Amino acid sequence: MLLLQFSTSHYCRKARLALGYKQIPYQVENLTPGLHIFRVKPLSGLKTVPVLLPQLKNCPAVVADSTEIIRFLEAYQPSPSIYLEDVLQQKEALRLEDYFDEFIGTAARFVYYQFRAKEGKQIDPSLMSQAVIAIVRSQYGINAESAKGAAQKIDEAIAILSEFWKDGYLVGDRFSVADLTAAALLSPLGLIPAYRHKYPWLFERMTEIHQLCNEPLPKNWDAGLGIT
Ligand SMILES: N[C@@H](CCC(=O)N[C@@H](CS)C(=O)NCC(=O)O)C(=O)O
Repeated sequence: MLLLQFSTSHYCRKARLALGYKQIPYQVENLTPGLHIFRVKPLSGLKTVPVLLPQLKNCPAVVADSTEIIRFLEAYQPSPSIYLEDVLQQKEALRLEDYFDEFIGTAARFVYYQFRAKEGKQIDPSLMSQAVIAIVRSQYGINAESAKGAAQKIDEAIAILSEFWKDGYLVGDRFSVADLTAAALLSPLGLIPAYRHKYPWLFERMTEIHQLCNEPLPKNWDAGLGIT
């Protein structure tokens, strides 16, 4: 299998966590933001990554979108399952996956790129990195005001997680797509010291989930604790 991705994208991380949890061998093709369109649009009709090319007999040639990738992986290799057996619990897990995808992944992007352009500039002050950050900020309309609204959404999500994640799972009594999605889509916050210091349990849980899924933590993770 080949995963078309941006190495730093948290939606691509979501797909990698699922592949890693199931221990499915795969390769990655890292695309350049902007130029990626020429590679992915003809394949999926969309302009976003991740896109999975299963490259296997009797499988679709292209699976686009992290949610569809997980659905495909569950059908391709059901065990170990990231979906829950109980119908109502599974419905809730999918609802939470959608909530994190639609509201929290986007909010985390706003908070993260605002941080990287300001207090977090020293994480990588290179011209190349700052140029990418400037392009992303302009593409999504990220500024102090919009990042503030996004931070409120993040606080709401962390309040939900604080009820369940301190000693359990988001749905039912085992790991599911809801936990995986939350860990992936909130992972950019790990580089931001204010979050690391305020919610240590959140990042411990994310670390455990990354270990469970055989996926390294994001680059510069230690910078979030002021260790460089
Ligand atoms: N709903 C999509 C969202 C993916 C997404 O937003 N990907 C971003 C990278 S984090 C992207 O490809 N952005 C490029 C663009 O919009 O041109 C999924 O879950 O796969």
